[in-house]
Amino acid sequence: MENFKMYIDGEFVETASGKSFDSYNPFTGKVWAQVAEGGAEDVDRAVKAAHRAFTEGAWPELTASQRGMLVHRLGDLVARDAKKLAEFEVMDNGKLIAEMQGQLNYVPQWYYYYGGLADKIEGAVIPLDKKGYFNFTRHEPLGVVAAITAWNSPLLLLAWKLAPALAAGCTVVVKPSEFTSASTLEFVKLVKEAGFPDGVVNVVTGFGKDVGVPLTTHPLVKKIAFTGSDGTGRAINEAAAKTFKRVTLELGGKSPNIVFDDANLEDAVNGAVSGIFAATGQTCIAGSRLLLQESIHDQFMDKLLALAKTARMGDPMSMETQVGPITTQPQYDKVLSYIDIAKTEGAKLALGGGPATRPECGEGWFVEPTVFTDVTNTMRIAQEEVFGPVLSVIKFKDEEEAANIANDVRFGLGSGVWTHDIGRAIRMSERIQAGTVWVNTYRAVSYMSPFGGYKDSGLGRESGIESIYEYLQTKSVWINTGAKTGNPFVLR
Ligand code: TXE
Repeated sequence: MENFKMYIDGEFVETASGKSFDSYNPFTGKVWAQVAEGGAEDVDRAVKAAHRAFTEGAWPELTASQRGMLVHRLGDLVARDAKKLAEFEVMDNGKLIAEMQGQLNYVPQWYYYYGGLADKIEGAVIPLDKKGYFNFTRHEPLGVVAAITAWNSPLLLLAWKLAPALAAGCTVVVKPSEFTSASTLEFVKLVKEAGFPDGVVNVVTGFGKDVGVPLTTHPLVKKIAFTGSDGTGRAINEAAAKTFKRVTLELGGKSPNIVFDDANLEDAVNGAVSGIFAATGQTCIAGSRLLLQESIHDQFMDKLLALAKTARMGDPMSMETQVGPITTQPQYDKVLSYIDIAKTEGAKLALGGGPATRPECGEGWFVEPTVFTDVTNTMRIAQEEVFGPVLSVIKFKDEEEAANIANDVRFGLGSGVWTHDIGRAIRMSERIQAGTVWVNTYRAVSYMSPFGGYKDSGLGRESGIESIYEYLQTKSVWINTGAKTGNPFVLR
């Protein structure tokens, strides 16, 4: 049995209470590790360590280039240990080793990109309208950042927050999901090895109410970067407002994947399958609403079901497996409950529709790849995030109707458009209210491209240049170079 402690001020430490909790392997359904169960006292200790590191000692003395070198070195260490870190993730979250290895091999790019960006953040000299003043701007780090991650891709989601935060000069307290804390605690050893001063990165493990709440309400925390459910995101945003903390929130979605009759259907079928069954549908950008133009509906469904039926389920550590287990027991129950809801709402079950009982699935939390047709966009199965391998298929007549259905939902994270008409592709990309529109592809992300939500899918952007400004604040400096001091009672 593995045993994981928290990481505060450069040391692995016990919690104040001495308590720990079980972490489960979703493939076996059994406990594989014990994780430190933090509380408010531990959060306070970590935030104070991060605040000390922000204000005193080596970190604030580093030049931006030196900071960038450290962030870059961290990327090198992740690249070196990618395979090991991927295995920790799979043990904890049950996603496929094939996907996790690919992901972990790509994660270093965020550290390289923001490491490189650290010393390219320039202020401006403002060409003032007033004589006798010199005015310039500086971008200064916000302070202590709370980075709160979800269970589906712990180290990827962390890199999206940690790399720009560190490059900006902030210090960080990380709170991983209680379901998947192990990989973050393994990763943080690399922070030490890279040479970051103690206290710059801390990890407090535990539950949302015990660790998340004190962390997001702590007066010394200046910024919260969160990935998780919209309900928790809303609660965090409300709490943050009380002390004017900055927030970035990435809150999932109900993304439309829209196929027009002029699309390459083979490609679009692949895109639809990757949109909902890859990662067992447990991704914020899952293309969980498949919008099919009426004229191709039946033909498309035949191809889609034929491909989905071949999906190999089983041990996520096997490179052959294509659909793994659901990561957590509550999530497994939630996915099954949505399947029941869809059935009672009158959606037509075309594939799957329950727990997977194949022998290769053992005791794990597996759900059969499930497809509902005849879904209308007002059904709960079309409006609420399931976060599992459950696809809702909705018919549309024309472009106008497709755009209306796509937007008639409170989320706006991802979207796909499959067409060979370039004009239509551009029109749809303008009309769809979502942070990302993929045309003739799906589920592509890059450290260079801004990622985030419209509507209830969140606030702010991760990745790309603009993300570093989420961790900086602007100061305007005025220097009198010869202006006369005039009437003190008027604005200069
Ligand atoms: O999320 P939570 P859960 C969606 C998906 C899933 C649902 C629930 O639909 O079914 O969320 O998953 C911490 N203050 N997504 O329960 O509760 C918590 O400990 C501060 C979409 O895991 O939002 C964890 O570290 N923090 C998502 C993190 O917040 C709190 C990815 C996320 O937990 C807190 C995963 C509080 N009051 C699930 N309460 C995406 N956007 O991709 C909890 N936490």
